[in-house]
Amino acid sequence: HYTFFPGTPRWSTGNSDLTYAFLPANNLSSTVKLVFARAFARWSEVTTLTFTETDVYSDADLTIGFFVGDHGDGEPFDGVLGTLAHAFSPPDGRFHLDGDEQWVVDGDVTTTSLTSAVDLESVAVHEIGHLLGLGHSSVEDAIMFPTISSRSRKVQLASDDVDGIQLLY
Ligand code: TQI
Ligand code: ZN
Ligand code: ZN
Repeated sequence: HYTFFPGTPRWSTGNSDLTYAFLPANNLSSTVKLVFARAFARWSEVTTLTFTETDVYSDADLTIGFFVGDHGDGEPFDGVLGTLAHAFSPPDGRFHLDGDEQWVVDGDVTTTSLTSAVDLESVAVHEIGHLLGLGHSSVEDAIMFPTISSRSRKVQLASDDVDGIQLLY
C-alpha cells in the first residue's frame, strides 16, 4: 500500500503546473532530458499536474542534477550502487542523482554487459513520486516499492501508485 511523508506534504492546489530545470553545469544531452520528460509524463497522465521544463534554474519548482560524493546537502553519494538517487518531499523539489552510477539511458538493461548498470527512467519515475509527496509502498509491483534490482527496468505505474497520487492531486 502507498504511503505519504509525515504531514502529507504536497504541491498546493494553486500550483498544479510545476516547472523543472536541469543543473546547468551537468550539460545533459537532449536524449537524457527526454528520459526525464517521459518519467514526468507518467505522473501527469494520471493527475491534474503538468510539468514544463524551464531554463531558469533558480525559478524552477523541481531541480534535477547529477552529483558525486559529498555535494553539500548532508546526504553524500557513495560511488557505484548503494544509494542511486534521492529526492526531497514537497515543497523542496530537489532531485539528485549519483553521477558515479553506470546510468542506462534508453537501453535494454538486460543486454548491457555492466552488472552495475541502473536504468535511469526507472529511478526517475520513482524519485518523481517522492518529489510529489509519495513515500514507499508495500506493493511489490508499485513504482514506489523500495527495491529494484540492477539490470531491471520498471517504469509503469501500478494501480497502487495511481491510487496514492490521485489522493494527493
Ligand atoms: N534512494 C532512496 C529512495 O529513493 C532514498 C531513500 C531512502 C528515501 N529512504 C527513503 C527516500 C525514504 C524517500 C523516503 O528510495 S535509492 C530505489 C528503489 C533508490 C532506490 O538510491 O536507494 C529507486 C532510488 F526503489 F528501487 F529501491 C531509486 Cl527506484
Ligand atoms: Zn543530494
Ligand atoms: Zn524511494
